Amino acid sequence: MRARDFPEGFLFGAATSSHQVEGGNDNCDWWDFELAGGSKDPSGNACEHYGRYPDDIALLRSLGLNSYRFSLEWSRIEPEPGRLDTRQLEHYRQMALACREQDVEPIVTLHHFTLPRWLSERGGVLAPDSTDRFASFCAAAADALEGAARYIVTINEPMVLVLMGYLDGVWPPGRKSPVSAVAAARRLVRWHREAYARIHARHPDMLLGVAKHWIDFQPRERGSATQRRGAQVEDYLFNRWYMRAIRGTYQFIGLNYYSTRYVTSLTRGEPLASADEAHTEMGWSISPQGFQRALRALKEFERPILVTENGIAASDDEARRAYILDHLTAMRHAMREGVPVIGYQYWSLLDNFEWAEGYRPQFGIVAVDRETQERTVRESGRFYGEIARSGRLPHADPQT
Ligand code: IFM
Repeated sequence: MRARDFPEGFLFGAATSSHQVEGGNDNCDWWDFELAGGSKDPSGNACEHYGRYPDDIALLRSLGLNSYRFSLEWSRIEPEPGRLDTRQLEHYRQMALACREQDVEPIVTLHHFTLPRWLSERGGVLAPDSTDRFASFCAAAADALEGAARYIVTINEPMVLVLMGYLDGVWPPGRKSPVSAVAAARRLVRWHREAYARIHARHPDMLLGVAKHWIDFQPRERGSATQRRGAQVEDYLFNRWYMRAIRGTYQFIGLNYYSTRYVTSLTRGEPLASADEAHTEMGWSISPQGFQRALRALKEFERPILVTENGIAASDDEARRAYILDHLTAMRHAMREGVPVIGYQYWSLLDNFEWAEGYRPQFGIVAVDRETQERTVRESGRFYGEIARSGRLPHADPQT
């Protein structure tokens, strides 16, 4: 039989986040933002994953996946400052244990964009005591997860939160201020460093990292020195600065990769692909080569890489199948070049609440009927599951 393309034990899984799937998260900043019209749809009951998680994890396992990335909802666990709800901590511990019982490795994110309302009312990330508040929450969460989860992601996509919430103002808290954006970015470095220090001191066996959204910035015209310089500046500011600032405080690197972004000037890149480029229904360019470049770039940080997100919004499931195959092939190339990748989590397990875009984008390998909550596995999910089960890509060239 042909040799495996991915090693035994490679973490093939899928990802979700609390607010996007749980439903009824009415104690956080996003809930208010949605009701004020900030999102195309309110999150409402989402995928009712809060109650349905045992079935959803069993479904993930039945596809052949061996890992599940999900997140804790801080606003449920700490509904008022300093008051920890032990039943909620127990809920998430049970989620991690439900994974374990089915031989699924849980990968648990502690913060995935949402904040408890009480913290957002005091200034959110920029509240004077936010670092201490966050680190205390993380320490309590890690205590609850002891013996149940090993892989812990402290913060999901800190620089996306900075850009969307503090520079572009299209997510909570709706600020459009470069000064606030710089302050928020620096604060989120402190959040991670302090959370790392507290968790690592109490649970030295836990493996900690952040999920870093990495954009492959490229000059629109290769011959343009200005555009090349612009791409380097963006790469430094969005990608590398944060990772360098937290150096030494992670055991793995979480990579969220979606696309290449073309830069035409010295300032901001074009967020959307041009019409003649292959793109997703979010308007993001499709670029497996960019994924390979991102994986290579992360070698700078000298730790194993766990792809914590990669996926496509597509109503045409054939496009999702092709995206998965092309990106797994690019990842395999990078691994052959010596990039130490230990796992890949497809975004997302379920069609879910896509923040300001509401429910229109469909990222799931499992479709969710919004009326009945019925789950339907897509063909792309079965295809991905078969790769996960066998550790082999279909028709891979054995020479490469
Ligand atoms: O849905 C988001 C997720 O919450 C963070 N990473 C990107 C995904 C797709 O936009």
